[in-house]
Amino acid sequence: MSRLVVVSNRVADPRKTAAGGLAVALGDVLNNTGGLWFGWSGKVIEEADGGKPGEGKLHTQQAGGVKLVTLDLSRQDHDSFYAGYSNGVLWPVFHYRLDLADFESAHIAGYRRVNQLFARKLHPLLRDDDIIWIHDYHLIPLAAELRALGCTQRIGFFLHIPLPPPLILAAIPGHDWLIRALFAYNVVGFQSNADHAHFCSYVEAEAHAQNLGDGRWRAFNRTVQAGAFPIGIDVEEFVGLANAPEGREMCERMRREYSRRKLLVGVDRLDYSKGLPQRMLAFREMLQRYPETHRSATLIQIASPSREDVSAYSDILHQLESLCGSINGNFGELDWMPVRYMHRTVARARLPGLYRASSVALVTPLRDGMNLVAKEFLAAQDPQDPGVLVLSRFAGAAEQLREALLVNPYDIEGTANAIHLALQMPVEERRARHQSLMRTIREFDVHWWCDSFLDTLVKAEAEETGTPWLRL
Ligand code: GDG
Repeated sequence: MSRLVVVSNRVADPRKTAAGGLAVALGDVLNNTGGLWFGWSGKVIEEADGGKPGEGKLHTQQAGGVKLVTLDLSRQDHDSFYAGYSNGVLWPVFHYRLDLADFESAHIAGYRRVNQLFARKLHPLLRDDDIIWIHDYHLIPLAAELRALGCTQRIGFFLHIPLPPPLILAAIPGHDWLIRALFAYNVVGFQSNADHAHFCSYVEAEAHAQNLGDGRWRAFNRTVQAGAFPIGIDVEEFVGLANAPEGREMCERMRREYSRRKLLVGVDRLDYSKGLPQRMLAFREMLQRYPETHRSATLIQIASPSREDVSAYSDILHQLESLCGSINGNFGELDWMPVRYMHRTVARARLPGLYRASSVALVTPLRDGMNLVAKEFLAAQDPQDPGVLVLSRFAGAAEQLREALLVNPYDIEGTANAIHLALQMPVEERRARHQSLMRTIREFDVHWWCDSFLDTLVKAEAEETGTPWLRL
């Protein structure tokens, strides 16, 4: 295969296990092709230190066979591109939260400026036969900006978050511009069939695109291939971590500590899409309805800090803290706290042991592109005595993980009953469900995801010459 160039908002050194499964999976292909990974350095340069909008210094680092190239952002670019448009408009709207979107026009200007900056800095580093894979909502117009500079390479895009139905998408000022930008790609991938269907209905109704069959759509003088490529995890890596000494030690420590109770676990970035307050309400409802669970069930909720400079995030933090406090205040005993809540990031090596020691995982987002925690929990279980996954039907993962206990997280009573059912489930049923879920996550693991997307991209129609991309 030609050299792979990956572009995403943040880059990670694929050699470090803390980087996570995605970096490891992309790292394999990047390594094998002597690839390049391009993104923001994470550094913000204040105006007083010379940070100017639309400009940024490049840093280059070699990580094994992979070249990591990162770019600093000025304070103004960071605030409008990252906090303002990406996380203040696209994230909430794509998660169906129009009420949380802040449609300020300066934000979109910053979003365009940073995508142009990325294109300008990346363009000189590209070779004619590169395969370029761009990730996520921060960089939707990047291919269009690269095409405007004359790039004719195959370019693919993968959206890690959901794509909402056309009427919700249409609430974004300039939504037609965003979707038109997707036609600069050769392949556009979504997490689920539902997201893919939303794309199809949007381009048909709003862009009057012509359906060429096999997922191909034609509009704006261009053809794009669209499809669902549900992301997976590196299952074997996770099974290995759960069985490694640190994983076992963590699991045994948790089991010793909670020997008289069943553990429930939740691991999420602290984000309003994850449905954390609703989860706490459902857990409280379960304690209220089923007094026999008092003293016998403890929920460990890890909420790792995330995007603390966006105001909707501090609201969710206060709501969650107050709910956990009131559950412990109302139900706790001298020797039992129903909820252990941690607003902290836990080391990655400790997660598999924590998952394995838990009888139930609560993965109940209000909306999620996929949700990898659901798959990590399954991979970490003891197949002879596995825990039960309670999963929101609104996570992309629910399309694949049909044998989980699927819940509607807005239905507090229904979710409370499902949690109770999970705590009671006999071992034969747990084993049968786990076996079949493991088959699915093994078949559609992160390597399948990577290979099937890149295979589609390599086989996609080559760029048409003579129809230059008109600047957006
Ligand atoms: C986006 C989409 C889609 C969490 N807390 C800690 C920690 N984590 C790790 C988990 C998991 C990852 O972060 C979270 O992945 P999710 O998929 O659950 O969610 P998002 O971060 O919102 O990711 C999502 C994903 O992209 C991939 O396409 O599935 O729908 O929203 O790996 O384990 N890791 C460590 N400490 C923590 O405290 N080390």
